[in-house]
Amino acid sequence: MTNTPTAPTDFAEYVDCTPLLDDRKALDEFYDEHGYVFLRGVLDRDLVRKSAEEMLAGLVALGAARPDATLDDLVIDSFEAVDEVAMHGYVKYDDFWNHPSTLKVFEQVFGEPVFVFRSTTIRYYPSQAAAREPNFSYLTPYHQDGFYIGPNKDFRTAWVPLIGTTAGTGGVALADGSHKRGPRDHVLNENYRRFNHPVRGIPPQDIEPGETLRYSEMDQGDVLIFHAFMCHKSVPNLATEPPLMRMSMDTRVQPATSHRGFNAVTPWTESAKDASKGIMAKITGTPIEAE
Ligand SMILES: O=C(O)CCC(=O)C(=O)O
Repeated sequence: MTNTPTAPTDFAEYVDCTPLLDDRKALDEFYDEHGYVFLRGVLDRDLVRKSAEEMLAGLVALGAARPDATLDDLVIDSFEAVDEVAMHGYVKYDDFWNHPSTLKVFEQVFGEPVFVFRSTTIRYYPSQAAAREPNFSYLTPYHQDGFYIGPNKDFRTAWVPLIGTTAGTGGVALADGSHKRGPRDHVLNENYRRFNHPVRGIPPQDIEPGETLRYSEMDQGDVLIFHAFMCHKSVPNLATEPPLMRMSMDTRVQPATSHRGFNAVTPWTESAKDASKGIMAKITGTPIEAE
């Protein structure tokens, strides 16, 4: 299966739903139809910046970035050379997600109290534009988070840039309305790997022409929230002049009253250890003991 990263120029923009935030009916109708909500400038920018600074501090402490690096000039050689588990100790994302101002936004979108997953993915991807051997294997092919995460599928993914993303630095692309067809087959894809295992993805030909691919540049304070069955994939970092980093983090959010599965209650650093539980069971194809 080929699923080569494509440049953001192939994409339409996300629709800005910020004007719908106070209109329950319109917001729900948009989400039901399109499978996502894109909000501009709704998160506390100082908090976002704090998480970005924490990520920078981690990269410096682990020797991946120059000691005098700033968010404006940060570069690292390689995502894979950085100890991802150690990095999770630097970024205080639980504090960010559970800050009253962040929860307020989630609750406005859900229309009810929410629970934020203890598992967060942090991403610090350098540009591959000038790399002698560009590596995209840590990016994600088309997939639905609901394939990997359960058992309940009423969670939504929340994706936040820690510094602004650009057409060059990439981010995440969504196939508009693709959640409506429900779960899709995911097949093994040797081009992408997680925890040293090839991951499963949706073959690109399964994305229908009417499922418009969307990507927009995002600023600190913006958030993208999407359905468990939204087909989506990484957009690679091919930034030049300057070769900016892509720094973002994503978690899952669900109604507070819903069942809390393994990934919901287990921090990322723990969930990566057990191949019979949660996302690792899906990645390794191990019979599942706890979802
Ligand atoms: O940020 C990315 O590159 C991909 C994000 C993603 O696939 C996800 O949040 O499930």
